[in-house]
Amino acid sequence: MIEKQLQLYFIMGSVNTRASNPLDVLESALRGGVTCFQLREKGPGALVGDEKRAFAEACQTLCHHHNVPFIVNDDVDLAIAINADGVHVGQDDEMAAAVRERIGKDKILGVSVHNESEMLAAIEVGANYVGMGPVYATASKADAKPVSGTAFIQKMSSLYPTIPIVGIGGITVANFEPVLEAGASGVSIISAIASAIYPYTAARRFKIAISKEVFSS
Ligand code: TZP
Ligand code: MG
Repeated sequence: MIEKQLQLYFIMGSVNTRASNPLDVLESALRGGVTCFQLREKGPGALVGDEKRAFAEACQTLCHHHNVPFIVNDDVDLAIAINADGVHVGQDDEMAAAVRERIGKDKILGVSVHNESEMLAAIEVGANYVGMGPVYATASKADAKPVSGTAFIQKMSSLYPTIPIVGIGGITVANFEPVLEAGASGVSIISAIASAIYPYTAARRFKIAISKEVFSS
């Protein structure tokens, strides 16, 4: 169930879009068929405080309208305040164990991992999925780790097949296949959808290509 929701995992903040209204981008991506959404409100110009909350609630409403889980990056207080479907944390954020404690067992917990010990720790705290990357070069994360390729996904998915993996970083419709072939349940995408000239078409292309790939595997 969660595996299917992770297939086309769109991530966006208000500063990642080309369109003047980022909610239009999210709406287009949802119509195009994204299966999960994470609000990642970061970087220069990002919304804070009440504006961030209002934007998050507007994103949440759109997601629910399309039956797509709404996940908040890092901001556990916000996620709890608006009853988001889940939280995604990295290794430098609030400890995953504490986050699980605060959000309860029924919410989705995603954790970014870069090595086997982080992977084991994420499994231990009951993460519902792990994120791995950057698979390819990305301009969307200022402090991104070195490019990891698909080898780590391959290794972790064969050693720990029960926890779903999503690949992230530089993923496009032209290069996503090796990520799924390595054993990921899905791909996480910021710029290839958020900064596309036509976000609906971009999401739709991913959706169709992923359906073919999943169908043939
Ligand atoms: N974590 C690792 S790479 C990345 C994050 C949040 C950014 C991914 O963005 P893009 O534009 O899909 O490369
Ligand atoms: Mg983080």
